[in-house]
Amino acid sequence: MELINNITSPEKCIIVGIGRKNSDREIAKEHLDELELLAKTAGAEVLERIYQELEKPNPATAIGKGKVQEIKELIQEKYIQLVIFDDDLTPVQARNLEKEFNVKVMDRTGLILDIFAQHARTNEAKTQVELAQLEYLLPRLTRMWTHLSKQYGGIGTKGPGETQIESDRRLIRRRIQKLKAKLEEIDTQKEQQRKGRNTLPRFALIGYTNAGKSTLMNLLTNADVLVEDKLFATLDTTVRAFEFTDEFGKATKILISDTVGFIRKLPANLVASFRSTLAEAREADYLLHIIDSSEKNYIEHIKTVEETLKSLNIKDKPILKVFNKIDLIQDKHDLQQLIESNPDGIFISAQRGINIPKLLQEMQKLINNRIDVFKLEFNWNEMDKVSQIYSKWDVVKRFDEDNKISLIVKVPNEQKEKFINQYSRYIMDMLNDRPANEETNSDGLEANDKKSDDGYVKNIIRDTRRDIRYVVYSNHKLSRREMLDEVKKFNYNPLNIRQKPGTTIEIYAEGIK
Ligand SMILES: Nc1nc2c(ncn2[C@@H]2O[C@H](COP(=O)(O)OP(=O)(O)OP(=O)(O)O)[C@@H](O)[C@H]2O)c(=O)[nH]1
Ligand SMILES: [Mg+2]
Repeated sequence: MELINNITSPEKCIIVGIGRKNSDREIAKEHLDELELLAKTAGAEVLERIYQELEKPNPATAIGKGKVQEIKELIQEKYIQLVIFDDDLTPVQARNLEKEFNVKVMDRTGLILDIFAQHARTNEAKTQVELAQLEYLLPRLTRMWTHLSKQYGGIGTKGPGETQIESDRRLIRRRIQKLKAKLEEIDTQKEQQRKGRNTLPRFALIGYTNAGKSTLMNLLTNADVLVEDKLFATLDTTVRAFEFTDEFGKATKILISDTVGFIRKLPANLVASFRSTLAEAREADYLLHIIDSSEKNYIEHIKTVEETLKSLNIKDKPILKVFNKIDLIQDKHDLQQLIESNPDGIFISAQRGINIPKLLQEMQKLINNRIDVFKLEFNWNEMDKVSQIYSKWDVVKRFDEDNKISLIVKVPNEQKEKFINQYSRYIMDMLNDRPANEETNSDGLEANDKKSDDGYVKNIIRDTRRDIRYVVYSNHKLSRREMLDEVKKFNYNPLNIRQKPGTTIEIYAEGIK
């Protein structure tokens, strides 16, 4: 069955929104804006927008009689070929409206399915979309009998094609069964692939459609994923490896996946049939929630994404909220407000590469939260232990000194107990609660030694690649005020100030004032 059917010229359409009495006009307008973008993405040209507030939708025609008449006239006047409703229509409503208008009538779900059908490239995506389309069409079959194919081409008829018209519900049901079986097979294959993959930490990019997930994916990994100012540009999952340099200067590999975006009222059967595509997000260790911060409605988008995650049973995963497209926020005051109202957010532009180091730093912190770092010391006659550690654990640094060997070892949280039990007599220190991207030597730090006039400053570390400067004060307890004064001497912007257990005080600073 061929589902994909290219549209040649844009179809002229009217879009229709229905609001509750006294509902927020601004929000209604934004919902219609989104429907217009969906219609454009599907290849239609929106000539008119209709909005009606009702106590409740009319069971026969969704909108009231007067509005039906108004639309009928517009159809005549402007040669409209298609009417699209923002709300889902019952099969009865759709049938009645088509009779009245004598042109194609679609609802939001039908439109989204249509876009998915146009954008599906791989066998898996095509199968998933076809399944969702058939499930959507099944209760609307009578409408298909009268209207499909020859009379109309274009949007909304990229469902089961000509050959399907003669078939009956039974045939469609059989096809649905077949597709389900095929998807299960794909599921199993994919699961095996995932299992076969190594155990690198996995991040998934998730978020509202058009937020910039693929742009960020490409920036970080050169993945060459299609980026378009269209809804649902991405329907398949891409996974790429990405390398961090960790705080010990050692490369840490992670996997990043990009996948299909979410939208308000994403059809439930579409979500269900995209189960295997979304598996990557479900099985990720960490989520990066990409948000289009230039979008007025971004709070609603965040909620939609959070609800979709819940419906997919994706929960209890560490999530970073990444506010993208900050380059589009012209007004400094607006940006300030966005930052203040989202204290847990990271603010970037994936397209312009703004603030990416900060994002990487936060990603690294997430990984670090699940890892404990130990410093161990061995005598030279304990080389067998040293080799044992090398073979079983992740040694990130080694220091050979005259009378001892020191190792810095990373241990996943869940293996900490085991590690401590086994090596307790060699463990000298636990280096947790460390910043991302500092460098360490045998006494904990490695840097260009530099002393301030009064001798407080012990080390300054520069990581020019990440634009992070790191200042360490030691053996002297300073008040916050004193620390700020100290930082100012060096022309740094204080980024984070905290005191480690013991006497060392550290200041992290960024950028030169
Ligand atoms: N100005 C600006 N535009 C951006 C930025 N990031 C992405 N875009 C644009 O936003 C549009 C959508 O970007 P994509 O990366 O395709 O978005 P996506 O989240 O992958 O979208 P879907 O795959 O459709 O869900 C494209 O036109 C990008 O060029 C940014 O930081 N600033
Ligand atoms: Mg994308």
